[in-house]
Amino acid sequence: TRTAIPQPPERLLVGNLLDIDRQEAIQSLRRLAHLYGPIFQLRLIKLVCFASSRVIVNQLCDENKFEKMLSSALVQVRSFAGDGLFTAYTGEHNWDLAHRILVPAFGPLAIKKMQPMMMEIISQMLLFWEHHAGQPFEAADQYTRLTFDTIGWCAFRYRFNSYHTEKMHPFINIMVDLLLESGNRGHRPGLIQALMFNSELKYQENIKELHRQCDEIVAARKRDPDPDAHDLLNNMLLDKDPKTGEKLSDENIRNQMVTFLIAGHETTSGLLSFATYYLLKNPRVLIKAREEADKVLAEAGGNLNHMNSASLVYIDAICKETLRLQPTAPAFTVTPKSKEGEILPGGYEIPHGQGVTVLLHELQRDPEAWGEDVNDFRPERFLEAPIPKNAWKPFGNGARGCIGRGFAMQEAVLAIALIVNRFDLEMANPSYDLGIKQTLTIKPKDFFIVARPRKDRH
Ligand code: MNH
Repeated sequence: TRTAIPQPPERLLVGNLLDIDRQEAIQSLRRLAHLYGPIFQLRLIKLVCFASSRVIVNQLCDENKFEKMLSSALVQVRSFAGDGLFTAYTGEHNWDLAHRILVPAFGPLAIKKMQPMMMEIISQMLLFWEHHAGQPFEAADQYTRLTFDTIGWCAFRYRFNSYHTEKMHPFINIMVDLLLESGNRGHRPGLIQALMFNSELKYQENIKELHRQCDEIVAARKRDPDPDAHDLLNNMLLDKDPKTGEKLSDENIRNQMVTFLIAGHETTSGLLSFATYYLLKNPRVLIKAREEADKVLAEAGGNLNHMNSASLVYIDAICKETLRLQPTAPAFTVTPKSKEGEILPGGYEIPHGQGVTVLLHELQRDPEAWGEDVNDFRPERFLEAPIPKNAWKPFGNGARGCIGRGFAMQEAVLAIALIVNRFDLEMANPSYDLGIKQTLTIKPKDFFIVARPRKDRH
């Protein structure tokens, strides 16, 4: 009782490459999922399967059966993030080592201690908004400055100072270029790639510059140690693996730094941008969020550092609902552990070595799991009945799931609370239609907002 996995017809030489619009890969894949059903396959550079129903993903999330595999895009990211946690191969020793050292550093206590540092950067953004009251600005640009400065400050006590300059720090441009180029490389046939000398040269130069900047931050800390900096750099430089007593190598520390900078800012700024969009589309939700923010801030006596982010349950649900509809890291890939391969529900055979990519947009809109109102933005669903198992996976799965989840959620929840507490927001263009810009992650395209200090306040 094996079932063949559906596949659009292949073309000579290019297989299914033309079925994907590279500028809009996620939208193309979603369209194919609607045409071909909960599992289908494409012959791209390699053969890849795509899964999108809760029933199938539920089995893919069984860590006894499946494990993380690097997609071709992530293999490219390895050329600058190396064996950092995100791009480490399954079974690579440095993953185990860094995972054991860094899990406590991202734990609830450590993150709580970072609140004043997060608030410092959020306050800079709010001040900028006050100074530019009434002027349109691009949401994703503002939030990228926020999340980039926050990860720099919390992870390495490094100031990118994005709210003090017109242009963003050169570091950010280098990273954006690298991510774009690595995305393109994932799709280029080897022969064409080999002929692109200029882009190769630029790529290698960018990598060198990124590494140089990271090494400089580490060298400065070593010259001038700061035992009181409760940041991730201290954890990486000083902490020993509780199991083997080993420490991270300098090269691995650099890879983790690049990883945190990438993983730490793109996804969270996308989350904040989409959340702002949904708040503006759903005034009812915005009013409830504001009531909650006002109450929790009052309980803290107006002191931002005493604000209890755990009490912001409705705003937390807003972030979860945003990530359900717009998972900013829109896919992850797994492969069978066993040499025999696996059979998925429905009788689909997945051989050993075959990658299966989970399409989060589709999973998180599967009516079997979510009911008929799947397309509505309704944060309350996260405060009602429990969510079916493995129906909501924006942070990936199991041991290879996101280590920065607590960090990202605290940052996003605090930022939204303060924004709705201080500002009235509107769309610069009231008839804006949500468009999506995609690199490794997704963001709203050309989404401009206008902020003004709240009118109902003196
Ligand atoms: Mn994050 C892994 C989504 C914020 C650092 N992250 C993952 C995965 C997803 C993900 C999905 C799993 C990828 C895979 O299986 O291939 N991450 C997010 C989202 C947000 C996010 C949606 C924000 C919203 N992530 C952050 C932040 C940091 C971070 C903030 C760091 C400061 N994430 C990581 C790291 C991993 C990861 C590191 C790799 C974990 C591992 O494999 O050990």
